[in-house]
Amino acid sequence: VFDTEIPRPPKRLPLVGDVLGMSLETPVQNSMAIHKALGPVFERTAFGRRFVFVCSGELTAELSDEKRFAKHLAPGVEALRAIGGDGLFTAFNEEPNWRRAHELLMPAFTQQAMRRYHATMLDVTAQLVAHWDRTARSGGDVDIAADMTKLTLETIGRSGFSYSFEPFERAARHPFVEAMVGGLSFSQRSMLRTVPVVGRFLFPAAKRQYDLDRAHMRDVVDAVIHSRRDAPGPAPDDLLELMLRAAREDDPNKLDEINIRNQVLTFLVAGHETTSGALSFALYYLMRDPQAYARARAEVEEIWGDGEPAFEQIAKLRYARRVLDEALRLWPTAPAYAREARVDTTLAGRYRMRAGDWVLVLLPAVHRDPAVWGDDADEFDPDRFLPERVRARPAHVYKPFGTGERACIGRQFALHEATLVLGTLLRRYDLAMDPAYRLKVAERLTLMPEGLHARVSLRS
Ligand code: MI9
Repeated sequence: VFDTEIPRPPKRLPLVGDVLGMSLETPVQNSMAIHKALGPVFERTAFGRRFVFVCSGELTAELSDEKRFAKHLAPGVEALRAIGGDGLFTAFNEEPNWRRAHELLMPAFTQQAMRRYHATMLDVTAQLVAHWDRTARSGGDVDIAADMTKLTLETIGRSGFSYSFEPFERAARHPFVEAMVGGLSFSQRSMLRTVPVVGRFLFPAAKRQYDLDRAHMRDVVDAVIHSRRDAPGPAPDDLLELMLRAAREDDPNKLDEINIRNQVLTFLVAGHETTSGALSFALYYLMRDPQAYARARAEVEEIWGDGEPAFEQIAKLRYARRVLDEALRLWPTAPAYAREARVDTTLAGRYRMRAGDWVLVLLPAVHRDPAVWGDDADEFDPDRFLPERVRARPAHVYKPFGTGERACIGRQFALHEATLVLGTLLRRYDLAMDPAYRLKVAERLTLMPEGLHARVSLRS
């Protein structure tokens, strides 16, 4: 395995490797700091395992070669199989259900297919607007990440299986959301189980709660599936119906009941915090940059006027889209993915990999590679995504949605939703953050600006 010498941080602690010298809470940002010191390829030990990180545009492009490399389930993603099973995100490449589900569901995620979800997205956005209008009249402080998460979860819940979490009507979180958040954080911490001592003491009690959380999530989804089967009359046109219909009509790509449940859970998990983070970072950068804010708003007014945007009018917000692209460059909310060698090969002409060896692509570092993005790579500049500048860059150096066959199926969905929401909010509100706020990035599975609040006021 990697018989070439790979740089690594000097201090190796006996039990948990490099990780104890750092904060357990921010492994991505710690790895970005190590990369600054060690260069484009380095290794570190965490949770008793060895991880090799790749941080340059050039190597990311090389790893995108689907003939030599494929998706690998990194330990953090593999832990999620306890929730997503053989659903699309967590399926192993060779699991037959992956291709079936991929073939069956891809047509529901093309750019044109977004037409089906447009009305739902508008409706959920209108609920957020009603909530912010009330807030604006009563002091006006909003918790950006919390509200964006409510919105994106509701959007995928309703588009996926016509289920409402009633996010803006509740003071406390919906029990399903509670279970999901608990389940996700446990599955991440479950990597600690392999660490001697710590794992043995922390594990059992938390595991009991985890089992309850998982059972609750499954029960909710199964109840929706069963009530749908038994309901008379026309079924709603959602992703669940697409899967149930395939089963009824004996489609060659039909999925079994367990797998359908896995897909529903996968969409809920994959579809909400990633999109919510993208929106939150975009709003952060816009609040910090009044000129960009004004430019984005002017575009919305020009293209949408003051009515409700039609489906075709979403993709026409080119500047808002560049703002989202740029936010996902600096803080790709799914911050890493893993690639394994399909065959014995050599990476970068010097790192020998045997079939099955794998590396982690550390996206926030890749997306700031000065060789690709210049010396101002850390600065927010949406015009980096002007078409002529995109064309001037090498291919496969910008990968917020992963790469190849296993790239994100929800890309168009997320971008349609996020553009629609961004346009709606910029047109309607003045948003201001505390000038003293300094960006702090929280890491769960995804990245999220922590403690980002805004004063929201209706434009006069
Ligand atoms: O067939 C498959 O393997 C698709 C699995 C998948 C993904 N999303 C994958 C994915 C990846 C690749 C991970 C890897 O291990 O290589 C990245 C980097 N997404 C991202 C980023 C599924 C089923 C989904 C689903 C999904 C949905 C639900 C419709 C939404 C919405 N995803 C999103 C949004 C989203 N994804 C990524 C966003 C938000 C802007 C980012 C960033 Mo995606 O989880």
